[in-house]
Amino acid sequence: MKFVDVINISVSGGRGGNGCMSFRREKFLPNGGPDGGNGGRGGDVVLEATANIQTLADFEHRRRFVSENGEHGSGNARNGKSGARLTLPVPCGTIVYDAVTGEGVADLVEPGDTYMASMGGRGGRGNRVFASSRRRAPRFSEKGEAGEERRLKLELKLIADIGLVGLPNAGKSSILAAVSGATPKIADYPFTTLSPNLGVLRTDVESIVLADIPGLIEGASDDRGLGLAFLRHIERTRLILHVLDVSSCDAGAIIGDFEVVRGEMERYDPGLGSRPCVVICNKIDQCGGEDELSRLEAEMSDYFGARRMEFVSVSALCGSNMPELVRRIVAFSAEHPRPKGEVRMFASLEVQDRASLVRSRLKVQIVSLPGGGFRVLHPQVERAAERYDLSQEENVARFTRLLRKHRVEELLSAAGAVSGASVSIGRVEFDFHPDEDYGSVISDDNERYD
Ligand SMILES: Nc1nc2c(ncn2[C@@H]2O[C@H](COP(=O)(O)OP(=O)(O)OP(=O)(O)O)[C@@H](O)[C@H]2O)c(=O)[nH]1
Ligand SMILES: [Mg+2]
Repeated sequence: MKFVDVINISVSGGRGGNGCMSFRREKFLPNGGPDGGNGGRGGDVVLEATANIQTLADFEHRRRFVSENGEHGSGNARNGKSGARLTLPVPCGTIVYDAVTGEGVADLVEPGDTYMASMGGRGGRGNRVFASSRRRAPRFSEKGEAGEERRLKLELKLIADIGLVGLPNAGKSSILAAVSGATPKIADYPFTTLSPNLGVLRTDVESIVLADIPGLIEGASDDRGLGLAFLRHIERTRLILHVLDVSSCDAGAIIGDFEVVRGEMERYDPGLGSRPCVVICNKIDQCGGEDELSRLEAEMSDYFGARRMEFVSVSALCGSNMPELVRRIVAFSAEHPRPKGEVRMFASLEVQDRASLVRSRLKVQIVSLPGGGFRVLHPQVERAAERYDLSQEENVARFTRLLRKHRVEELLSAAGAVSGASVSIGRVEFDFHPDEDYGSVISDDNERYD
């Protein structure tokens, strides 16, 4: 399957069902009370990390997701059913950004981590709810709200303990295969590996995850070869294994190879330069006789010793010295235990209750439009504009009260709106008349955040 690690999607919660306006009609009860039920809530869209998928490729074919609408309320006090939640599985290591603001909003690391991508709209309330001792026959109900519409960017940064880097054909995939149960494609030509492979080295105490990425070449930062894009998958590793092909036995050339890859990595992220690193001199079986190998190792020791880097000579093909490599990996992992939660780029979202989630997404903004009009941006007020059936007089009063509560009039005046200016909120447009007497305002507090 194609490896996809960045993708934009759009998500929308389901629409809430409409509340119903109805009065009880029974044979011997000509003036029954209000019995219109509430609409059901629209379903949410939730992202959930799962270990069963490794890439974002599923999103290539479908990028828009809408969850189920709530059912409308009906007479006889019947409430509509809520819409089902839509859960979208994503691979562990998926980072979620708001595509509009660019803000990082969640980092889904562990299987089961979830992010509320888009909330379903609230159901409208039926007229039954509005009955009170003073208002026995409310002749209004609410419409359901639209679900939250969001555009998200998903970016996968694999979660691995150890990353393998090196030039193409150095033997990275061969080493991954030799130390773990993975079976990556291995072949004698550059760019055999086109997308990251994960392998797991199981020890008595832990499972160490290794990531093998496509080879880097000089100029990768200018997008030569497969570019640097895959380096994002070693950003979260604790140890880098830098694989060198030493079959030429030419120390100068081998060190040149090392510096090319190192330079490209540092150009991508200077922080990678200080990440713990073990250099693997691979293909020693091709390195002539013992003397030649000892001479090469002495030169490597001088160079890497001066840089305080460990190196180990192996042959992935013949298996020579591989137990030593495994021993070092296991020892490193034991000395540098996986930091719990620290691999996250942002704090994971604590489970928030819906009310605070709604509030955290609220921001009032007045935008003055080129033609002289104004637009009020505020999720709750915009939703109310949509939800309140403004052909019902009492709803107009409720809506006005909501605008006052959010001081929309004051903000409009401050933004330069004068009486008669055209103001739009969502799909509703009206003329601005700040001093108008809106008449009696109904007294119950109809806004809630449930
Ligand atoms: N002689 C010898 N050949 C090796 C050794 N390790 C790997 N090879 C061979 O080198 C070639 C490249 O190996 P890969 O593991 O595919 O190399 P890679 O670094 O993953 O290459 P890319 O995915 O293209 O970047 C294959 O033909 C391997 O069989 C070794 O220790 N000795
Ligand atoms: Mg490979």
